[in-house]
Amino acid sequence: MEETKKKIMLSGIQPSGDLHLGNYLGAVKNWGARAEEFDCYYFMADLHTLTVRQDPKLLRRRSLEQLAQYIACGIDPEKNVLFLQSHVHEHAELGWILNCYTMFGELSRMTQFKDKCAKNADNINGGLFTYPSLMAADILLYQTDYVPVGEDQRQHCELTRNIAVRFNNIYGETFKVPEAYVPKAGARVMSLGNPSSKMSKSDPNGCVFLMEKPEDIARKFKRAITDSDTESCVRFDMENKPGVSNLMNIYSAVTGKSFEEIEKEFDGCGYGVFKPAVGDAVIEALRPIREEATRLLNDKEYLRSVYTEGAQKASVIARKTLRKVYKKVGLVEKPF
Ligand code: ATP
Ligand code: LTN
Repeated sequence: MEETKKKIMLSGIQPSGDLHLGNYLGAVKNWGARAEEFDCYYFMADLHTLTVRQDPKLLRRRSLEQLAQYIACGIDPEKNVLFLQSHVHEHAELGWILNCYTMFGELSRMTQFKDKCAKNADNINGGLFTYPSLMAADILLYQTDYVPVGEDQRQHCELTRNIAVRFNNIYGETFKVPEAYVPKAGARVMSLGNPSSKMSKSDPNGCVFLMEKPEDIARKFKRAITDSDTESCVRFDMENKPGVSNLMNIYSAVTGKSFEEIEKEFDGCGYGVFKPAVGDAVIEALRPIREEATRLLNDKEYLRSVYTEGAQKASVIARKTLRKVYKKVGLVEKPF
């Protein structure tokens, strides 16, 4: 990537599960299109997954699968920097420094920490607590301007801003203060089994995975919960018809059609016609992604070249920021 004055965009997803339609429509699908406007860095947040016990073999496999899926979703490695977080050691190093500029009280207030404690009562480890300082390091190392994430990550981004401002106030201008870049409400895909909660890998029945077989996707859409109102008509009404509205949202996101066009297309049709049609549209949208990701996964050499080059490019920037930070806090400059 040539030197430009473009703004920096950066985001990561933990390879702790398979990517699903929510991750795709809410995040990854839009990332690929940003490359002309921004210098983009996308990574697998593999160090972050260690805060919850992982199966080592599965973690290694998922990290590569996620990379293949990022590329298959249109994130071109020629135009974006794609890498594994653990391959750029500056993340862990800056993470340690930032731990020393993050308050116990701030970390205690993080809702993700509280949620994860409730879910992993037998493994409330230090990493789970200091997760946000490592995330701040991920972001601040690259002098990031924008962090495209879901609503749930806004609190971590706010903390990152506070850490950056605190550090800058003590040592002078060191970090760019980043902004969360949260997509419009439409990007919130809800569970097919329960339209009042968001589609998430922890609810596999209501969740459609990118690599899922077409017949399984079709079955999930046929069984999708619709609304128990008397009129079985396709109309967007999030409040009174959340199930159908969620399906319309998905159909609109994958076909590019407006809600008006969709209402017209299915005028007079019941849910029995609409649900399989949404399933078919999703199957067709995901087919090329699944095929390309499968092809890429068989080409381990190529994937290796992508993450090697990505880590090399990322390291150049990360090293520069870390060197500056070490100097500011008073560490003696490394002689080699
Ligand atoms: P969990 O199972 O822990 O809830 P998840 O499946 O929601 O995880 P994350 O890894 O937390 O996924 O999210 C990765 C990114 O995908 C987030 O930044 C968010 O923008 C996006 N995302 C996740 N779920 C959805 C959803 N249902 N709709 C839209 N975007 C989503
Ligand atoms: N915490 C995020 C994953 C994540 C991230 C980041 C996102 C780790 N480091 C830096 C954006 C920028 C999550 O759980 N979705």
